[in-house]
Amino acid sequence: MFYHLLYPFHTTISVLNVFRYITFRTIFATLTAFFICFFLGPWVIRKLSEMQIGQHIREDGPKAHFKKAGTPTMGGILIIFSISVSTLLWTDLTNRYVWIVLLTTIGFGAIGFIDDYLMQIKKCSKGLGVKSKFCFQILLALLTGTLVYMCPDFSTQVTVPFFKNISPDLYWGYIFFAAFVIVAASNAVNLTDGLDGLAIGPVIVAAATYMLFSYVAGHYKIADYLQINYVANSGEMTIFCGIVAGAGLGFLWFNAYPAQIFMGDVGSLALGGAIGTVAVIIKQEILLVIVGGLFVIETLSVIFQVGFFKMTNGRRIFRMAPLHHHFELKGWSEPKVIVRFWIIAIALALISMSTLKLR
Ligand code: 57M
Repeated sequence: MFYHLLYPFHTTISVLNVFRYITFRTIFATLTAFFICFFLGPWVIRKLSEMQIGQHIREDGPKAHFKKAGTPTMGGILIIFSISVSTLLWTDLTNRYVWIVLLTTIGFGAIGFIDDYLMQIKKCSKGLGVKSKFCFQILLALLTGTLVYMCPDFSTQVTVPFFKNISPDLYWGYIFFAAFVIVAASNAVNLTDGLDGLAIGPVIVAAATYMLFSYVAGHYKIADYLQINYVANSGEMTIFCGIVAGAGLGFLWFNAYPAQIFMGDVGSLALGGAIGTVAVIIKQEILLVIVGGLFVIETLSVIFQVGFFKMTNGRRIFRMAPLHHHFELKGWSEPKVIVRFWIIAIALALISMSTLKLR
């Protein structure tokens, strides 16, 4: 909005020229998103507490979690509000990718919201149900994949990290591939969201990493120099990624151990969907396995645990899945698990950045 309202006056007031620059708008968009979460956080926590939207804690989980009963959840509403307002204020609203990523984020948030609403307010223990939730996610992601596919000049080739000469073309199959990436990312963040700040930390790291990649992908000269797929008009994703990181930082202020609020499915599904969609738009889809490597590790721990559990009639690989519960049950304190998982997320993000040169 600022871009449309203020930039046109740059011929008379030259300082307004800064609104043209993605770097300038990214910095202020990030700060806007941060301050919205930071200042509205206490009010949202109070309102959610008044409405008694407090987390129910499962009895079969680690005992250390029992004390968290009643912590306000559905804080993702605040994150989505912050992302939406900041995106509307700072990005170029004539850019299709901006609308695709924003609407996908809100859409995944809506699926999570319904699930949370049914569980927290209607006290329906199964919420939306695993199958229906999954169906809605797939439908929405297919829609996102189709919209991206229909963007003029959007390539259906897939970028393979470390191999610049391998980029298979999936043609219309790209829609299904994109949907898979988005649904997987959304669920992986959801599974990781089981300790204070455990999901939002790596979300911030992934958003910051994709902020860099978006800038490169949207800048013809830099993309050419680094031999990265140039995606016309994708530079605005830099601002969106900054916004996700900023909103995440603002939320982390309150979600840091000991958490005053949880994000709920409304937050985790939306944030995963947002990161997955950015990965698709800037054509760094497979790289998400490294950028969001922590989410992948957590998801694999669940797949192996559940698979082994079923095959062996109740035997386990880990003390409990997802992996963070395993370390909790081994006796690591919660902050230790959280900070160590953040360290892994940062290390993986650095490895992903090395693909800009190693190819
Ligand atoms: C949701 N939700 C947290 C909070 C958060 C297939 C199976 C492995 C699925 C998995 C699962 O359901 N995962 C997705 C995880 C829950 O947090 C709420 O959910 C939102 C995210 N969707 O925002 O609203 C609890 O996590 C803790 N928490 C924090 N701080 C935070 O900032 O401490 C969350 C956010 C909260 C709070 O305690 O109540 C969750 O864990 O439920 N299932 C599991 O994770 C379960 N694992 C399991 O059953 N493993 C089995 C295998 C064979 C399937 C095993 O290993 O034996 C565990 N989850 C829990 N207890 N709570 C098991 C026991």
